[in-house]
Amino acid sequence: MPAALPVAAAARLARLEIELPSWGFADTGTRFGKFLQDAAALTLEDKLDDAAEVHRLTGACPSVAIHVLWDLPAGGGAAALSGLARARGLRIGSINPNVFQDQCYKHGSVANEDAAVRRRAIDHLLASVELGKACGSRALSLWFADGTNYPGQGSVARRKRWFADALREVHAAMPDSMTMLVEYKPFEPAFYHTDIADWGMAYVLAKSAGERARVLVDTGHHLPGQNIEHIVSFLADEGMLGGFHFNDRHYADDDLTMGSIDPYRIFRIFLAICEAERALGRDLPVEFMVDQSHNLKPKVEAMVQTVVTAQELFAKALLVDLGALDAARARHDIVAAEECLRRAFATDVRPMLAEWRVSRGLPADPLAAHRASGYEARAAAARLPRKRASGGSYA
Ligand code: LRH
Ligand code: MN
Repeated sequence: MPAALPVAAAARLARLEIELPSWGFADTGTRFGKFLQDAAALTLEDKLDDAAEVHRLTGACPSVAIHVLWDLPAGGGAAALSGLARARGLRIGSINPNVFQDQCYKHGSVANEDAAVRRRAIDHLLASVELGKACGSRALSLWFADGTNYPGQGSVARRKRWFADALREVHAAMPDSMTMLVEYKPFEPAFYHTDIADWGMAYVLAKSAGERARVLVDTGHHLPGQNIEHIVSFLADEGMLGGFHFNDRHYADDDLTMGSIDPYRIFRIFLAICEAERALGRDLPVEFMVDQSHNLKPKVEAMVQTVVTAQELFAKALLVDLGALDAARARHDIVAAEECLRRAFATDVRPMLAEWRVSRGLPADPLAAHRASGYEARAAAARLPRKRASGGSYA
């Protein structure tokens, strides 16, 4: 294997932008408790500072995803938002509305039997579009907790039509520069049915919403045994793949750090992207985003680790000899085909990436550089007094 990253691979890797979730820097928890960290972000400014630290170290994270009611609890602040990001060398990325936490959404948001609640939810989605316009955001990222817990509780068909109506109305309000990302999830918090439960339902609703609606693949939103890279290849070939929420899982929805459980699966997903980009002849117009909650790991460290892992696994996928792979496939040489993947996956790309980072004026080892920077201790010293005073919020 090459000593240095091949030129084309290095160039593609340099174009890999990984969007960070603001909520990944704040205190979060499990269903049974929230575990506070001294250095965890309290305010939007803290979250942007942390994201800027990750971008300083990796050069790969110029944008931050916003969760509207978690980052702008008082609703205002849209005008200042992009300025706060720009002041830190960042931009506001995808806008994620919150239609799952208000009491009125107990029985759903856009699929609630109560028309007034459906209207309220749609109005929040429309306000999120306006926020996105104000920030120059190119993605409206939609996830809905809507579903039921018991057989008979809801009419799937009626709810499906309410979803279609709502997404059509919201799509019509989006500027041409904005893409709607429809995220699916098989369960949680609903445990009998979830209205947008899998890639097919998200696909149908995105298609009916409008031409700038795509499917968002959260890697944690798959039942055990599902072949995620199959879904990725299928959606990409349809031109319906809009983005990823990367994380890892043993079960489902674990939101663990990417590549911590099944790096070979993430490698296979990146390979599916490489093959789709070869077929397309250019980079896929896809948002690469992280969606994790770091209950136990120090949050900025976990994020740096995630970005470094993403770069390593993408670099390995870029090393797969697609020509040799095709030739092996054509002659049904299954072992040779698999060996194309195994050889690339087994390549230790860390020395190549260290050299590549240094050539771009970045630290060879971002995690070590972060630890040596004392950033976390400074953040804890600055935030702990504020945390004691405020008691902290969710995300
Ligand atoms: C839902 C989800 C969605 C976000 C939330 C933070 O589980 O994946 O993407 O809104 O996590
Ligand atoms: Mn997600």
